[in-house]
Amino acid sequence: MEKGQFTRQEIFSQPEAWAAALKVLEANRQEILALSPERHFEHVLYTGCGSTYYLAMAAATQCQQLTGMACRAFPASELWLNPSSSYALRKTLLVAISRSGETTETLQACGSFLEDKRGTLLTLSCYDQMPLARMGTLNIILPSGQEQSVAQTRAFSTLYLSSLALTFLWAGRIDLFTLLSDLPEVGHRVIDLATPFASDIGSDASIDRFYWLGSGARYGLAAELSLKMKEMSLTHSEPFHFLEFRHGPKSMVTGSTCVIGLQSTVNRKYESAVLADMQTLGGRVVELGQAGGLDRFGPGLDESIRSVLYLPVGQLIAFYRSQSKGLDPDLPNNLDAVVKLSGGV
Ligand code: F1P
Repeated sequence: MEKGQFTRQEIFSQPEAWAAALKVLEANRQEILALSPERHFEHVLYTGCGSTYYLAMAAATQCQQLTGMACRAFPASELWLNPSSSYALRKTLLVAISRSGETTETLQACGSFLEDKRGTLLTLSCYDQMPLARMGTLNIILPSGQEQSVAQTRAFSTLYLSSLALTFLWAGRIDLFTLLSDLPEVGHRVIDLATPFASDIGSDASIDRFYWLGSGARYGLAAELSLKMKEMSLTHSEPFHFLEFRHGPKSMVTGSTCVIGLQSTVNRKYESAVLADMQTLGGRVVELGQAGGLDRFGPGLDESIRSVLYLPVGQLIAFYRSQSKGLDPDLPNNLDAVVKLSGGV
């Protein structure tokens, strides 16, 4: 078995997974619209664990930005164990996200949400036989996101794209919902463009730590790519909101630091200034949009859709670093594909 063969296949097959997911979302369009939060709820909560918690952060930010609804993200363990500091006494739409559909914390959070009659549950997951896929008023299953490897890659981007589709429909942005169908083809081209760069930086043994900077919905994506770097290559890695990095964490920048920016279009000048400061401190700096080839597709793609393309590029950097260190990204150190707590503890 070649080390990382599953992870490699899953990263490179994301565009096909996205195309298949879009068919599922189109088939559920009416059911999704029937849960439009503006008509029925006072706020929207998103939840998941690990990667899918970071996805929840990105999805909540994007939903609030486009619908104007109050949206928040919590780790499922918070909704389960600290409900009073998580929930407000308002009618809630809870969007629960899970690749496996059987993570204990997520099941517990959804179970208590329903028992306490806090509102309506919508689930996004990849396996139709798993418990979560039967708990929601609406359960959207995305089999094309299923994976063999432990660290999420294809599952994450497929579930994230699906969360964007929900937001676009709820916001009445049928134009953006339709534009999603461009993503698979652009995704293939970005992956082809980015692979040499990702292999180069992933194999650079002079780098000993990575910082991933992202603001708005891109902060959740930065947190996910930082987790990929940890899970796949056992490298110190942390995410920050762009301008936050100056408020202390930049003290960690050395010649062996790589600062990777998931830049926006709207705030690019502020974000580039942070990267320029870190370059002055001697750190290696990467503008992921430019280096990953995304900028070639910028004008035609809406910012929210374009941000999905950061995922395969960042995943490839972590993958190639894992390979250069002789590790197996299919089987990350200490990790299981699903965290199931025996006896619920
Ligand atoms: C959640 C999760 C993953 C993590 C690891 C363990 O799984 O924490 O995010 O990368 O695989 O499980 P799920 O609820 O999304 O299946």
